[in-house]
Amino acid sequence: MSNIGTTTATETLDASTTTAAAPAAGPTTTGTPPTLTTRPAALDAGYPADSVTGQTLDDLWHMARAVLDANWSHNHTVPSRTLYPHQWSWDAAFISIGLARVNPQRAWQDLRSLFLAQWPDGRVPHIVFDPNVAERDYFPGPTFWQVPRLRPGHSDGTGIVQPPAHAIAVWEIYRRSPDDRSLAELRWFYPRLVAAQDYLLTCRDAGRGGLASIVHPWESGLDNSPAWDAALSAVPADLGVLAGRQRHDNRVAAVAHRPTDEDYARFVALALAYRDGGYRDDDLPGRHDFVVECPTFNALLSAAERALAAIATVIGVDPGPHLARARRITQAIDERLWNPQTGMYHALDVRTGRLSPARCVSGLVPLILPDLPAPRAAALMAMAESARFGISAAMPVASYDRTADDFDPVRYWRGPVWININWLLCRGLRDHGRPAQAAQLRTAMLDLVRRSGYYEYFHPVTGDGVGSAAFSWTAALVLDLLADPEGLDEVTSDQAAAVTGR
Ligand code: 2M8
Repeated sequence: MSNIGTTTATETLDASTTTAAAPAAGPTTTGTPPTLTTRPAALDAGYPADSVTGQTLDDLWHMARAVLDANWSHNHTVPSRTLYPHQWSWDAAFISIGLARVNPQRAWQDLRSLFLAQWPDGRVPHIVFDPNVAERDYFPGPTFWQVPRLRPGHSDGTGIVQPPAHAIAVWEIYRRSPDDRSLAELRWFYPRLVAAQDYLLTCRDAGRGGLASIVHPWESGLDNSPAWDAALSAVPADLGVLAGRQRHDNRVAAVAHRPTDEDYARFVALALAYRDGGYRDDDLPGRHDFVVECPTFNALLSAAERALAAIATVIGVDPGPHLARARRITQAIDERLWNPQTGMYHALDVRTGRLSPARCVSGLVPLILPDLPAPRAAALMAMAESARFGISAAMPVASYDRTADDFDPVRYWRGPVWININWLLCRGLRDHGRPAQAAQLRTAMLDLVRRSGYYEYFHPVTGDGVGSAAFSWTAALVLDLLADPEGLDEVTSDQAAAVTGR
């Protein structure tokens, strides 16, 4: 059971870890970080010279940096100035992976700011609120979540989580610049990352099958995906919960692109129920209306253990337990979430024991796991290439089955193309022996952004930008792709051995 405690995060986290030395004082995160103004050499290799907009790859590189600079706010990067004016958890992971290519100091600072809001029980809030942003500029804001100040200096955040992509980010930043400062950062982050994983693997193992459950669609990051429709049907769509509350998203984005009021009412009701239950996690299936095992969330949970194994090796801690955990999670994903009828993974409703019938991109993301059984990886790659998801030279993978009756090319997570998901799939293709397809997917992503700009997501047929413009993770991950011309940025063999356990 998780509780809102009053111990300091530092006390709790350091006590819960293995033999990793907790640094007495971490590296300073103040001052102006240095920036790299030139992009890496050989960036154009393997990329077609023609361009729809006439932008060069240099332009693309500089514009991506400009987006990230414009979205930098004191000690973190906001996803979007208009739609998302605070710091988001898995956004921070993707953003810092891109920042690692141009400004490692800022990358560390960004992630640190997120972890300053970590709870004593290990959970990392899905949003960390900027006290300088007015309550009306994002709903639901801090007043809604009512999370108490958990320790002196604790930042305001929500009480729910997002996919655990942070260990991957920490490892990626370190391996781009493995200097003394980064080593100190590894030591600072390691116990905190372990605590975050422990929270998910213990308090959130509601299905008792070795996977973490999400208690809200917002925890998935794929918030409005049809993957949640079946489980959400058990949650009353009482529009009354929106009375006296003003949605901010519909004021700054097109209504047709955002969740319906019915779905928003369900989202708000679920958040209120979790909050009013004291953010407790005991007996979730009995007490809470939405308890779901998500393939993407759990794939990242397993991948995080692999990244922790690599980090542990560098700081002198035994990586074995992390690798064993990673294998167990991958196995549990396969045993619990695989649907032999569809040939892909699906979300599991823990309360009913049923897999969601929807074919969503979330079910392809376990491809990022190097220990996924080869036949499963082959099936996922075939599905990604099929008419349902439409990976091609021209277009990255859509977020939902293109042939489904309710496929919606503009409503978020119900059809459009997202760069973060495709960036993950690109790594999966690479790690499962498909370098040509990985390179093709990389080109498709770069073409899309070059044509349409740094949008939050993209129309899966026309490629037009949708959602908020100047979106941070799109810019950050394009920087990472641009700096990695072959789409094959292999880790060294030593690092690979630590990460894969092979
Ligand atoms: C979207 O989610 C937020 C709620 O957390 C929203 O719609 O208001 C999602 O796309 C999520 O994955 C993302 O982290 C967040 C900020 O970019 O926006």
